[in-house]
Amino acid sequence: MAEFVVHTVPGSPFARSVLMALEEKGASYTVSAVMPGTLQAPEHLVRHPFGRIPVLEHGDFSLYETQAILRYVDRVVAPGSLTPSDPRAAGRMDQIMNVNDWYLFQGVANIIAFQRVVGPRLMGLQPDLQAIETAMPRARAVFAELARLLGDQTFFAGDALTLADLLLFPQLDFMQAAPEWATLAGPHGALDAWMDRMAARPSAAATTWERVAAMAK
Ligand SMILES: N[C@@H](CCC(=O)N[C@@H](CS)C(=O)NCC(=O)O)C(=O)O
Repeated sequence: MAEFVVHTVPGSPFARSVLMALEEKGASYTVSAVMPGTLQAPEHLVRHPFGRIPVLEHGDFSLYETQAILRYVDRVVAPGSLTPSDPRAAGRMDQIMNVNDWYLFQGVANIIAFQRVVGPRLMGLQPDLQAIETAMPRARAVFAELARLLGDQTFFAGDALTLADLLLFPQLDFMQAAPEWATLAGPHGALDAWMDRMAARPSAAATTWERVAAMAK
């Protein structure tokens, strides 16, 4: 029996971060499909009272909020910590995870990636170009700051892969599929190189939208 169950709508970037962490840790898991449009249904609200995904189940323990899930998985599955032992590197990791949630997702990816990737693919929507244009100044600022934080390092918190890389990659992978990527990442070659390094990891290949849809039960 799989050790972990991840409840998600296939395609969710937050869930992909969790799945990538489980893959990086070599943990066994299954994906429990949540149907789009059912996040406010009573059976899902029992798992997540705010009606979002992902939710992790580990035996009789249930957890929502991606950062909490990532840290939990990192603590309970040994070996191969995805959290730096150096306090400054750990602080940087935590900071970048909050940049992901507060500045990249809110107001950038949830607009641009939604309008360009998720809406058209899941709901057949046409992109709202005005909404994208309005999000661009914030997007430019977030990309510049991410590039500054990455600098010339291999990963966001230094030489080793951490939870920060795993949280960021799925959001940026959707952003890379948008035509705005060229404008946003163009001035920041190191970000593109980091994307290539992340995309080449088996954990990324194992958790594409198609792969998650295929494994969802
Ligand atoms: N703070 C939450 C955010 C999760 C989140 O926003 N997930 C999206 C899918 S990637 C979602 O559930 N969206 C549904 C909605 O907005 O109604 C976390 O870190 O898990």
